Amino acid sequence: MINTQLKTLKIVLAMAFSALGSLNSAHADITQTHGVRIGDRIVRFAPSMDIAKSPPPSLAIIAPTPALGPAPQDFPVVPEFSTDAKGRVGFNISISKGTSLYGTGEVPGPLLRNGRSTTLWNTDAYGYDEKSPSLYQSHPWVLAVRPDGSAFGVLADTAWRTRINLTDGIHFISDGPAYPVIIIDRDSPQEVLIALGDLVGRMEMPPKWAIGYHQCRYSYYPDSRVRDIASEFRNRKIPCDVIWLDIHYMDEYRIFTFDSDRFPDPKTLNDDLHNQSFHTVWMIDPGVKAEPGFSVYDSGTEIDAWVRTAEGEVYQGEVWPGWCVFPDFTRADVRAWWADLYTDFIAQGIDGVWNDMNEPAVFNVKTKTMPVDNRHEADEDLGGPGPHAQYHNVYGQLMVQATKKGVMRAQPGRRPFVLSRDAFIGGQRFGAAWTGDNTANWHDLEASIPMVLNLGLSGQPFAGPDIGGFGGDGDAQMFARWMGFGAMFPFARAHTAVQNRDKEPWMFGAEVEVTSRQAIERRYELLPYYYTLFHEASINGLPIARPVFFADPADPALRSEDDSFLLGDGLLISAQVTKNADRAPVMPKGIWRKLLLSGSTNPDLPTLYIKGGSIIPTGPIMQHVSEIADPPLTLIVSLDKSGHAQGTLYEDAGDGFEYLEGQYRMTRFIAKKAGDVITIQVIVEHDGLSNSIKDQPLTVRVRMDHEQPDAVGVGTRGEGVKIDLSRIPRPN
Ligand code: NBV
Repeated sequence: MINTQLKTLKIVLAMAFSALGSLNSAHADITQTHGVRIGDRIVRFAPSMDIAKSPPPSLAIIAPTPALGPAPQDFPVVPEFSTDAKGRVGFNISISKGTSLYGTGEVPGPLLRNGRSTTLWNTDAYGYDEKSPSLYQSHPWVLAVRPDGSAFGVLADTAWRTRINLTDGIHFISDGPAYPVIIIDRDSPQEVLIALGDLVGRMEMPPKWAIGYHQCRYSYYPDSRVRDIASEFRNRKIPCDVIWLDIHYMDEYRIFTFDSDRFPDPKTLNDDLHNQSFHTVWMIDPGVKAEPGFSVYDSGTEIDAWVRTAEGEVYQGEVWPGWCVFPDFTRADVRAWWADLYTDFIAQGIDGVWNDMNEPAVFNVKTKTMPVDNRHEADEDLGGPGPHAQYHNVYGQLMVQATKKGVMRAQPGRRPFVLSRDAFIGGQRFGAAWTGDNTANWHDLEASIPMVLNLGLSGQPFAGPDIGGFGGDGDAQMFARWMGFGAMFPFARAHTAVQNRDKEPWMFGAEVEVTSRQAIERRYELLPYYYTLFHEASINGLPIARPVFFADPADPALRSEDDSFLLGDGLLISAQVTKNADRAPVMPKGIWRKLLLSGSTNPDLPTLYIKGGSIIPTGPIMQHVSEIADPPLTLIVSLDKSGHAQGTLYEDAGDGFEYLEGQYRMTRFIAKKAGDVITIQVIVEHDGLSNSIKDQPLTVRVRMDHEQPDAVGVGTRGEGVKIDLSRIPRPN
């Protein structure tokens, strides 16, 4: 006790002294804590005042964060720095009883992270399980929710290998030099995430097609097989927007090439798929076959683009094409060269890019990656030349940053879509994420919900797993269930490994085909809502799939619920994640009515609930996101106990950047019940689109209590809708 008080006194004294600027020692006393305010209730702490005031270049923070003054004396969270026997710098933050911990990025296991540890070291983690210490991405970030629902966030501003241990409070320990720690203190977890978005950046609005359903396999080839898959989707009337091309399209795995037998004419293939309203995403890995005469190798060699060993030789590691060299993405000139490579590639009619193996993964070495003493000639703004250990966790992200730039340059005026396996905190700025090589088993099916949620709680809203599991076959029941709720994730893509059975939605028999179709149809029915949530995430950084405790952060019963998740604030998706379907959802307090969409009586599909007080905009089932121009809108209304509800709808062209100049429409719907009459008012808050929707029909379905049928009314978007319940025949 006395010890703790002494420690606290020491920290407070150190903070007071440092506020006076009297502890500017270059040689940090690692047991001291110095803090400066960098925002409203945001403090940057460090073991020296120099670092707190002018930290080294950050690989996480996007904008300058100058010191605005001393840390407030009463700031509630203060890290306590220390060094271990190896000289590694760590810090501790003690937490009060009942504080729940989340985030830490891509972690395999439950939502609640108290008692768990993870090592931030991006790793090719094929077939990972809960014991895997590191997956593909690293987020030096913890979100802590106190018993009263207030929250704070902890961001360790370092990309070096870091261990986060949450077994006794919050403990970080990191290789590399001393680093600052940013603490955000807020009244709710939502507000912490909004502040995190300010610091590390947000996802940009993706093209609308990327919000549709995606079909993948390792790999679809030759081109005729891709065409067959596309036709099957359309013939079987299973909605789908995107087909993926994995590594077998390449000429012996040489990136930016096409196998001339399997894909003799990729442009015509893409044109034909576009004519059927499909988009395609093609894979690019970082390893470049070390082969003179291969144009990518030659042009990279010309600018000396490759990562070198500690001894100064060009480093070679073995990956798919055999011996490869690896671009040094820490150099702006290398990123510019890499971006240029996409011009001819995208000209083949390719819509999006999938960056895989970018940890970077290297075969046949125990570490699964390049040596940590390899040299990067990093630009000064990133931190200057340094060993791979310093840049390992950002290697893939810098690659994706360059990829995104290249894709944008190659298709001007179109929104880029990039998916990456590797990421660092802030990765949402450059691409979407999937949770790598999971396995077709019930554990990974179940874990896919909390994995997506913790990525969202770490800043990445656009995420999803390989639906159906990457490794292994699984069975029909598992596939149906996984597709059932997987189709509801922000990123919805089924994928499977090369040796596995086919896993398209129709490959497990007629019953699973029906379930899959219904699951995917639900996504398209909810498209107006999804699109609105994507827009919201692009503005404020809030996740699209949210943990149930967001509905009531002070309710301890919700803190570890991860069989269910919220979409936005208004919908709750309750999945059955065990084979026996034997779990009951933990529901937030208040009114939650069942939402009836496609397949409402199918037990393999999740149960959807709409919160009292919400209005969810929905549309017709479409086979792809742009099947119907200006699709008619149906509002699902769930009144709260005082007879009110509201919701919003965001609309724009679905692609392009004109929305950033105001070419979008934001509509608010307000429902009020007075006596027997429910009035739905339509308020257009911003109208920057040229199409007039005033006369467009607007259907409203009001969910009634006690299993009564919906009260339905029809009006127009210009006039709104009135429903007189006394005129609607009611069952006795
Ligand atoms: O490119 C092949 C696979 C890909 O399908 C998967 O999604 C990635 O996570 N890739 C890994 C390389 C090898 C996997 C064994």
